[in-house]
Amino acid sequence: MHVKEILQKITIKKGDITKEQVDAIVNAANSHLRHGGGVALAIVKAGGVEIQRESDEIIKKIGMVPTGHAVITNAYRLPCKFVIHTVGPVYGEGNEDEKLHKAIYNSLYLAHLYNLKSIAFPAVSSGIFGFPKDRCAKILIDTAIEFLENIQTSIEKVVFCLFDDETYGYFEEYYRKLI
Ligand code: AR6
Repeated sequence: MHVKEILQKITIKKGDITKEQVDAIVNAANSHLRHGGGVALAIVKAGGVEIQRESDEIIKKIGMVPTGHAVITNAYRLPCKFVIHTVGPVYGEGNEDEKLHKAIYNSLYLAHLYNLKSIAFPAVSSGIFGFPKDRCAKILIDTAIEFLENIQTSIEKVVFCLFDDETYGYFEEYYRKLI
């Protein structure tokens, strides 16, 4: 498929991801799945404490979630069906670009395994974890394109839902360069 056709499956918007009516929203989580701040806290506040409980059960079963990996829980009171919790890198820990790519790719792959059609991402790692916002935009969009280009998938729609003007600006700018 041509990149321009793939870009039609990608949407850049400003907003609160907890309101997104997609099959799955992605949470920018930490390895302990302790959803104590940022978008993670917003997701638990809006969706219910059951999201934290289910996350705790996962940690009990499999231990910490390594950076670049993703797990899935139900979404309870959120309008979406599932929450995919992915662990992006903390800026400064090394190999951050590669790890962020992996975190996004594995989220898409999990959505694909669940046969989902739509998924929304926040700007993973670019808040509390300190990853530069412009590089985050490029890596997230490039990874979505790479995935949609190479995997025959149920995923028809990838939304990047950005909370603030600055982050939205970087995503919009990079997306426009590609079309
Ligand atoms: N909708 C969309 N984006 C949001 C929302 C929202 N409701 N709220 C914040 N953002 P962050 P990280 C944006 O810090 O850098 C947590 O404590 C925010 O403006 O949530 O990966 C976790 O438990 C920023 O652009 O995630 C981890 O410990 C983006 O989401 C740690 O923070 C990501 O910011 C993860 O840090």
